[in-house]
Amino acid sequence: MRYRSVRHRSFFGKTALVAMCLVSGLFLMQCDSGSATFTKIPLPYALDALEPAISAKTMDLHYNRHYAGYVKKAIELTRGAPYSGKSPEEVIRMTAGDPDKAAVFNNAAQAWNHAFFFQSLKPKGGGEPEGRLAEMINGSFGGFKKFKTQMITAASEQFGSGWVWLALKDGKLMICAASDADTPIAHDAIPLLGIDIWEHAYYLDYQNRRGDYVEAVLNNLVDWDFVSAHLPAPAEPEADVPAE
Ligand code: MN3
Repeated sequence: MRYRSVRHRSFFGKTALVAMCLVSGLFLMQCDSGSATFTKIPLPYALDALEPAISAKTMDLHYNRHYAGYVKKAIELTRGAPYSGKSPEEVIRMTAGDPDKAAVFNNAAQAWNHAFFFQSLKPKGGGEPEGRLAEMINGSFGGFKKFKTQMITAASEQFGSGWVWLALKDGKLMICAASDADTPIAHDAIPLLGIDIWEHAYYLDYQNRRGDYVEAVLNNLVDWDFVSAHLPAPAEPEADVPAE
């Protein structure tokens, strides 16, 4: 279990570092040599649990190679000031749009995006959302079927690698295709669902049929409870009740 050893090592490293800093009396200076807080999340299901929509072979390469690589690189690139101790979201916002910080942004955003993506899927997922999310999707896209079609179209038309996102910006739902590592976090939007449309996410299983892959994810794998849980609480209506 790779992730267990990685997590253990990183926890031990942090504890040892804090102890060393306390002893040396150079707490601030020494601890600045830590990294931002990237960790490889455990996969919440077995590698073969998403078959047949996503094969075990694809999941193994995607989770254990691509995702692990982004996390490792993000940790390496965020050692010391100004990133030490920052959350992945903070690192993404600190580096977005800065060409000199592209390597940090790309690896930080990919680490975050993949953790979010893997957690948003589950075996026997799919179906349709319920409650407030369903109402918002109906209001914004004219129904769930139209929403799905727009997600598939946006993914299919995206030129090159990237993500197709459902996000909330200024209280409104939006679908956007994004290039490479781009993420709603970099645009003051709240990510609700992100589907990886890099070729490594689907090519072994679907070859060039990216739309079929996105449709299979939506139909069979999306955990709509996870998506709903990322909706912020609705704004309180203005108190307009006369006192008795
Ligand atoms: Mn990927």
